[in-house]
Amino acid sequence: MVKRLVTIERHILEKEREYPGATGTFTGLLYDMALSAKLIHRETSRAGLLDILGAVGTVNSSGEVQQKLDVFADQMIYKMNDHTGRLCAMASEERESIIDIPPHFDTGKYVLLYDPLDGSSNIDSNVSIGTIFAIHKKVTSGVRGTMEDLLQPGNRLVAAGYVVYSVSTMMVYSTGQGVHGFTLDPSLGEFLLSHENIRIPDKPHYYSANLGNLSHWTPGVRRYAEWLGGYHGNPNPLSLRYIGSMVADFHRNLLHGGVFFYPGDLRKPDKPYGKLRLLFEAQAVAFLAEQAGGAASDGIGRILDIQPTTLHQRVPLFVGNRELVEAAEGFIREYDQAWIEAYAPYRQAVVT
Ligand code: AHM
Ligand code: MG
Repeated sequence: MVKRLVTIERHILEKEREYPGATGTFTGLLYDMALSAKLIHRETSRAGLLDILGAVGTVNSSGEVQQKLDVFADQMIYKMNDHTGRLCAMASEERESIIDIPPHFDTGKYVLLYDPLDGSSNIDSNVSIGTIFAIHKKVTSGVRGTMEDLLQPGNRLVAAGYVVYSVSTMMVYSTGQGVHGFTLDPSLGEFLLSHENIRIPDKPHYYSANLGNLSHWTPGVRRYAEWLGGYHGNPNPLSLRYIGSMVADFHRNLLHGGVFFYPGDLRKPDKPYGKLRLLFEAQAVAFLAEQAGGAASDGIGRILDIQPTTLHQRVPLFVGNRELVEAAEGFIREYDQAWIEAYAPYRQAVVT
């Protein structure tokens, strides 16, 4: 019997039809992300051949200069979205400031924030990497988008997702109606529905963090890591898995249960907030985790309730099974008062 094949386009369309009055703009926007992902997949899967075909910076057989993959991915997503009339502004982890829509193109009612190639330190060694994206609705009244449209708390996201380039390439997204995963069939060039309505399993299996930073962590986070590993009376120790590409670590833990964390520390007293970016990394995975029945926190409260103040703002992140995220908050409350005070000025929470 022939199985019912659901392409990502069909899935997005079917979901959009559930909203009366939907215009298709959103469908187009997500489909453009899927198309960007296919093009980035094509390029990343050839990356290992660059040494043979020509290194970065050299001219390839078509006369084009080979680019770094992250620059390629950034430009691909930008080019795919600048002219569609669906967006009023964009922002990328690779670029300092707001990306305006060129004046000769129409604008639309959404903003797109993206990290074109997350985990880029893994590219050279042929290890999984990913793309992360988040979509907000425009909140200002002008034709062009402004910083205010980009600096919105995650609780106002209308969609978010990621692509993981790995054994297979997968795109996972949510528009607030559950989390759905699609696997790229390279022979068809289509993302096919493979994981419908993903729920993070109740029983977690993994914890993921860079334990090489242990000596810099605060006492509470150190104790939390030990607890996850079976100390301090934890009867259910977890296995450690850390890839160093957040998308891949998060994806595995979403499917198998667990927690990923990149905490703040007191290594540099004026930088207590860790490494990851609120708008390009943390908001999207927080949204997906919650949609899948999990949680995400900066160690104090919900990631999605943090009001961003700058585009490249960094934030501590604990994301995965709710009880594991809440356990982190508990350890921090109990042992990390000094860090809480140092971090407080960088944290603005909102209620809606
Ligand atoms: P990037 O956006 O520069 O690639 O940095 C983000 C990445 C995450 O994917 C990953 O979780 C983290 O950095 C790994 O950092 P570290 O090497 O410090 O463990
Ligand atoms: Mg990144």
